Amino acid sequence: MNSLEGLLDRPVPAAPVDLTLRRGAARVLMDNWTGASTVPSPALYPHQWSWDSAFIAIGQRHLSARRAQRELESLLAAQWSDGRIPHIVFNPAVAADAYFPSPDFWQSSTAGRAAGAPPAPETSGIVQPPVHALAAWLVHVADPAESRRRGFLARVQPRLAAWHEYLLTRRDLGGRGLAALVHPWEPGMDNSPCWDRALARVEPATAGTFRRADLVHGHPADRPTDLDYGRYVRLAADYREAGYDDRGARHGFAVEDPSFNALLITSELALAAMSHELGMPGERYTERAGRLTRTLVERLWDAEAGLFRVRDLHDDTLVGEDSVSGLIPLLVPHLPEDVVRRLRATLLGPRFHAPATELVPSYDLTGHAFDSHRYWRGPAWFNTAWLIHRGLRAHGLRQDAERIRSGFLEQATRSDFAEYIDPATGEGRGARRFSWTAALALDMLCADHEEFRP
Ligand code: 9WN
Repeated sequence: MNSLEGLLDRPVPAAPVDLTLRRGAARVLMDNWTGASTVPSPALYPHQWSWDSAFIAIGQRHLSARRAQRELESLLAAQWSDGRIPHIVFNPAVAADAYFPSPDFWQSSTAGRAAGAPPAPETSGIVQPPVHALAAWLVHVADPAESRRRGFLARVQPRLAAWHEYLLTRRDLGGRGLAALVHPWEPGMDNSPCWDRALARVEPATAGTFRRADLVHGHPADRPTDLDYGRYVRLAADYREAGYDDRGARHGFAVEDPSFNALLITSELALAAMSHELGMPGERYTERAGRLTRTLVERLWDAEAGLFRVRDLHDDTLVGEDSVSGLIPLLVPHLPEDVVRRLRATLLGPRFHAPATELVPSYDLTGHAFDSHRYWRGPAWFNTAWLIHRGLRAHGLRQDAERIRSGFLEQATRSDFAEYIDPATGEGRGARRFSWTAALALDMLCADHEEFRP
């Protein structure tokens, strides 16, 4: 499908403002499409990113279910044989210095060979949140006939099952059943204050031994600091030197993150739905989701704080920082009622309610480390708003969900699909015409959220 008009011939919402938004969002996705997948932003992030592709597929399904399937298939084609889905799949046609760390830093096809990296394409060696099975299921239900015709679910289900298996076995570093993360890029919320304490133990790589490419396109005040980058580089280099072997590596950073694990639970339920559709037994996934839900509450719920918190596996304690990650478990359907009630209260309270935009800040508005500019230390992001909106609906909190939905659509339009915004003013930050902002705006406009009952 080549023309914008072609992509738009599915039913559209009636209001003209919605039509303009839909056209704008479709244009972003078309411009950022490379032929096999969609880049998050052509200048700042010129390759394929893992959780971005999942969010992009969720929006793309309203334009072309086929293209949404291809988005996920191209990502899964780079899966390692140990089951991991790498957080970046590099496009060999893009100049080596366009993004740092580049393929020659990660060296996946050589350093990662024993762990199961494919000979090609080159990828990173770390992971990102498991939104993929949820995305694949939503793509399927958008056009079941096309999905069946192409055997989409039958092809992706085994790969998604292997991905979850990897997370639940090799990444169970705490030994209690939750997936652990070994780099601050893995939860997708790179410089959240939640990682500060664990990162302080990491010796940064020597300044001058690497060159950041992000500052060529992004404003330094909106991005992580050089000290952060020194530590990111050290952790990734150490993991690479250990052959990306989770059991062999001595992890200088290891945490259990509520958002990552909540997404895993939701995706387990999506795997159950897929298995059912394929005529295979799915109880295994439903049971595992139940077990994971109980462990999530036992390990990460902080009743006093009224939200979930990150657990630092170095000293097995909860980190005393409140971030949007702690609210995303609202997505999980079978949470205790009291937990849902408290999460809602936290969402509506002074720490996370930004009435001017109605988007959810990435970090506590009243917290000591809050910074309205700097990436995951305060700005509001559209993917997290989408997840919380979905969670509110799952628990029947429709009015609250609607408030976030209208804030989302207004801010996405005003900011030209910004990567993130200042939660108090709506001022756009980071990249513009950012793919997941456009994709999820389409989903907010079009999706029938009744379609997926976990
Ligand atoms: C590192 C692509 C990615 C997102 C992450 C976001 C940012 C990368 C970076 O961009 O991270 O993976 O270079 O800063 O934090 O969530 O997937 O959009």
